[in-house]
Amino acid sequence: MRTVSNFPIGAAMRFLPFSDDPELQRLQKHHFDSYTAGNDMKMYNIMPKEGVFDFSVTDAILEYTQENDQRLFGHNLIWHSSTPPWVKEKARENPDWLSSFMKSYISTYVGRYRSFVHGWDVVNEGLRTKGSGYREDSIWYEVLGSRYIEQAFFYAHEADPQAVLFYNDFNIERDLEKFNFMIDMVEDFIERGVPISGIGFQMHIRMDTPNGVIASTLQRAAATGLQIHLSEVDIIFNRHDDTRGGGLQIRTSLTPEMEKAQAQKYYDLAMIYRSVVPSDQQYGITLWGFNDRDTWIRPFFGIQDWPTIYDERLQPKPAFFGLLNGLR
Ligand code: 9MR
Repeated sequence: MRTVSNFPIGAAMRFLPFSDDPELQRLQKHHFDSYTAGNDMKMYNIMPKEGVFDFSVTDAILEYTQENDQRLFGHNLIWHSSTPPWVKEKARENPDWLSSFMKSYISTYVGRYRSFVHGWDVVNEGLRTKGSGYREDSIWYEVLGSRYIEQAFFYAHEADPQAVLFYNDFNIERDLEKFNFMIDMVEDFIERGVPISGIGFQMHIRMDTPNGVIASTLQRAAATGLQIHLSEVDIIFNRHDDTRGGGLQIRTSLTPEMEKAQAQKYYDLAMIYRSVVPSDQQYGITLWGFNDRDTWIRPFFGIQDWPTIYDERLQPKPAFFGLLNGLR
């Protein structure tokens, strides 16, 4: 895919088992030119205990991407869900501490990988799951209010002025209330000089997410002039309520008709991205894992599903060819 696309094609990988699996590595090198760490670069792995940075896995990932001439994308700096328990406890005891911790965490981390990590999801999922408004069930919002979002961008920019800095979220391609709130926030940032450079659409979409809605939200987002990243793509058949264990199993097996429809949907998504996002704003398309064996959808929602482009035996599905043709 990397050879047919005009913009980087990425996949999120977990370094274990990835680094121990030659077949996964072969496919990853062959198809992708951008690497996102599925979990390894999150705060709970970078600073599992107070005061101790663990950069060992990120260093190994960086070495791998450099050897293979790939872009390393940083996922993520600030996310309620990857904030380790010790940070939450300490922030509740001593609210003043959290802001200075955020600054030193971001400065040290982004500074260490300055000019090596190409771009960052600076704040991930800072908005409510549904509808408009900031996410309230986040220690960052609870203690610092909504200003933590722009502060994170300032700190990241200061640590690496060249890095491409994203606000990243889910369902913004289909929940219009959420989308509009996000756009207002981003446009306010641009107006006030907050150093944001891109919007990440996670794109954990479903087969019935309307193409027209995806196209119009991407187009409106591109009108900000920012980079647009499809940052965590997968396309699921079943339903869920966005919560762990909240899957609803409607399809119990994968039929040839379903495979064909999914191939079409992958094709459509690539075509929409290429046609509505101007080429100089196409930061790339990143898949959230590329095979049905390792997909997060199954364990997280507790359902069987087939959301990716490779099957359980690491063979390309029709979805692979749909995406490939869409990129062509
Ligand atoms: O796929 C990831 C899963 O393995 C982790 O347990 C989880 C918590 O760190 O995060 C998952 O990835 C999420 C990503 O970081 C942000 N957007 C939603 C992704 C799927 O939940």
